[in-house]
Amino acid sequence: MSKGLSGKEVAAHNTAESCWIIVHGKAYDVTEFLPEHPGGSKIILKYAGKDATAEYDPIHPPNAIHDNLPPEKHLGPVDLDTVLKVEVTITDEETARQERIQQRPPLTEILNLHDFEAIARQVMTEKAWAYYSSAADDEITTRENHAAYHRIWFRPRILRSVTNVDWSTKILGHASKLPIYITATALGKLGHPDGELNLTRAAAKHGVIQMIPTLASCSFDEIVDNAAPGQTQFLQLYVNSDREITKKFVQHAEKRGIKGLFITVDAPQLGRREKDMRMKFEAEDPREVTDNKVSNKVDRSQGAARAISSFIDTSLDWKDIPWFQSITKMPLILKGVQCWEDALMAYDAGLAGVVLSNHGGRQLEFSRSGVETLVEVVRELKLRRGLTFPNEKFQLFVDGGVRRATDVLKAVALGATAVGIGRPFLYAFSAYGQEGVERALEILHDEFEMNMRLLGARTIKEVVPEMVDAGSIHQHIVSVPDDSLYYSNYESMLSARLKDV
Ligand code: 173
Repeated sequence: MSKGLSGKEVAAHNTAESCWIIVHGKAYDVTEFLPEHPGGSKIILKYAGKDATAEYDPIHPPNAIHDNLPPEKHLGPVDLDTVLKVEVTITDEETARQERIQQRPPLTEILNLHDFEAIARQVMTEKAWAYYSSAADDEITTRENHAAYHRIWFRPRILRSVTNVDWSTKILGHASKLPIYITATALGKLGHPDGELNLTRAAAKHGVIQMIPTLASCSFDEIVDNAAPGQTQFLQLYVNSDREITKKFVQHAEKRGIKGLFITVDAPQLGRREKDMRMKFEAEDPREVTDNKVSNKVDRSQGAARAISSFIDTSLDWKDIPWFQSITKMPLILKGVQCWEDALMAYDAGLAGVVLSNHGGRQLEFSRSGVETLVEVVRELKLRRGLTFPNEKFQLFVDGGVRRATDVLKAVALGATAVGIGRPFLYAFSAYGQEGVERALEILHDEFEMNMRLLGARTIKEVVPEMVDAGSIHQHIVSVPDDSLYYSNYESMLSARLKDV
């Protein structure tokens, strides 16, 4: 039986005039796609006639090539035994990075979530760090997300017999050992070869819920297949302009047992993440550059995220909500609500909840932090609809800037059902793989035990609004002590530089 195309046949197509590449054992004719590739043609041409899987994997969702090329460009399986290995040149920077990886401290020396970030920053590739850490414009919002928690202080209760404390809870009716969930973040393989599976496996061990991203590096089915029996998973959805694709994806997810659909509503266009944008995507094939301008067929100066986000539907509207309700029975939650008016509309539309979020500060610069928005949402929904929170029928979630159990407890006290944590888990697995994520969750457990006792709350139900003073939450200029652990990880933006001559 034929094993498909031979390596030799593919290798003959190694020029810009006829360019075939192999990804995951299949050959594709990408000749006509070269000028349109968001990452530039140069990087594809480097793999012309060869196996590009290793380069492709971290930066693309798994079926991107399959979905983007018309069927006639799919050339079928290749006999991989006959394909020559691509020689990878190791740069000095990469050698130095490998040395730093060897010098990582043992996990027992990692004491808090900031520590993961500090180590990850030193051991990740530049591209991965730029993509994960970057945020919109001057990155003020991303810092505000963390700083907002500094404006909320506790009013603990004493003498409450806190020998036994329990910080487990339910999220959309599903058990969670912590009032947090692992929120969706794209491109997990940029940080670690196992990508999102690090999160799936650690979540299973620690009884927390993972929200699977639409733009994961591992395929959706792979992530679900790697879940333990009975493990709860949610799905984050970027809505495709082709609604049939979205419908299929959503219905497939429901069949596979996903327990909640979080529709992202704050990203009709991706924010300018300049750290990511400055990571040049080895873009230009010299033939496409004229007078210092890259051919305008595709704007490839935009960094990893913008490059793969063009499918997202900018026309998404409140009018589409009934359509979502008609295609699935999963609870629907809007992710990225930023004011009480929209939270109220979501409630009136019959949705199961909202995530108050500014997308980790990666979208609209100067959109308020989720925890600040939480305060007004709780106030106005009580006033206008008589709701109290936490509320089983309409759940409020918050994400952005969370690094400590105290941050989570503040949001829970103010009415959130649970809090999403994204980047810290990315940093944990980028630095230490699955074990890093497990350690991060252990640290949170330790912090919870101590802080529940100190707060005088024996269960999550006992974490009530009276336990916090959020009177300053809307004051954006207040004097707070510096958070040096956080700021030592924060990397200043670079300004434009003259060209080297
Ligand atoms: O924040 C992001 O980077 C993000 O949500 C995204 C969106 C589209 C493509 C890649 C990432």
